[in-house]
Amino acid sequence: MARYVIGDIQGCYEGLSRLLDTVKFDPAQDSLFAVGDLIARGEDSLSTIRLLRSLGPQFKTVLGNHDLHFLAVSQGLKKVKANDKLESLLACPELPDIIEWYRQWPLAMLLEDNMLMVHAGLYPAWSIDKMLSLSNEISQELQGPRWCQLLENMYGNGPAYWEESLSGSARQRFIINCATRMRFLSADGGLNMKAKYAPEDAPSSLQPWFKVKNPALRPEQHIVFGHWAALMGKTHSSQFTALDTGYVWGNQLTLLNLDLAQTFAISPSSF
Ligand SMILES: [Mn+2]
Repeated sequence: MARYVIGDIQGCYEGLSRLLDTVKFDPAQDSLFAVGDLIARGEDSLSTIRLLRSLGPQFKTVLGNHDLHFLAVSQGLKKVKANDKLESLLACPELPDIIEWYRQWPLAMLLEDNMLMVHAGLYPAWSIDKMLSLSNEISQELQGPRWCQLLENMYGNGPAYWEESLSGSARQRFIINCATRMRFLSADGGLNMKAKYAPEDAPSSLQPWFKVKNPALRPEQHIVFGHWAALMGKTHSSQFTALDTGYVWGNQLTLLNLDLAQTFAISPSSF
């Protein structure tokens, strides 16, 4: 009864299958959690989703930016980009079921007490409980009748600063940007949605979100996230576990065994 957490799969079906085989994943007993970005850019998003859905209640995910973008594309709110390689997923007969399946997932969930999973990160002014409550706010919209408005209004880089008084689409966009796209904050705490460097290549005015002191996060609390392939799994802190190791870009796909605190990684096969 092992519990695993996998980094960004991004439609890399062959890598996903091979990694699950490597650890002898048993769908009858083991469970798999994903940090989001299940699809897009990789060679077979449709087979990826079919495999993950076949795991039933043994599989859970949080939503990544590519997952939300797929939902927007599926509703005709955005055009599909050829390099996302989503055509066969968008044309599959069970597309309506896949859309409903996707809408149930949150932006953030607890893997265990004191361990939060979120696609991009925890905004440094928020506690884990606050993130879960903001994630609920978004889920209520995503599962409710105004879900297409939520998706339509989520595009954009502002606002850069959080205030509890934010409301409507500005509030929703800030929450979604933090949970699914954030990497760096500027010195004054503003979100920088453009920089994608590795932290060591970034100007000193930018700090990775996990390096900014968060008074609401206690030392025994832990964050598991994906999204930032340039980190290559390195946060230099045992409190933050980065699982996106850029398989879709030719690097590695990483799986964490939660119970053993052990990671497994594979590279794309050479054939
Ligand atoms: Mn992402």
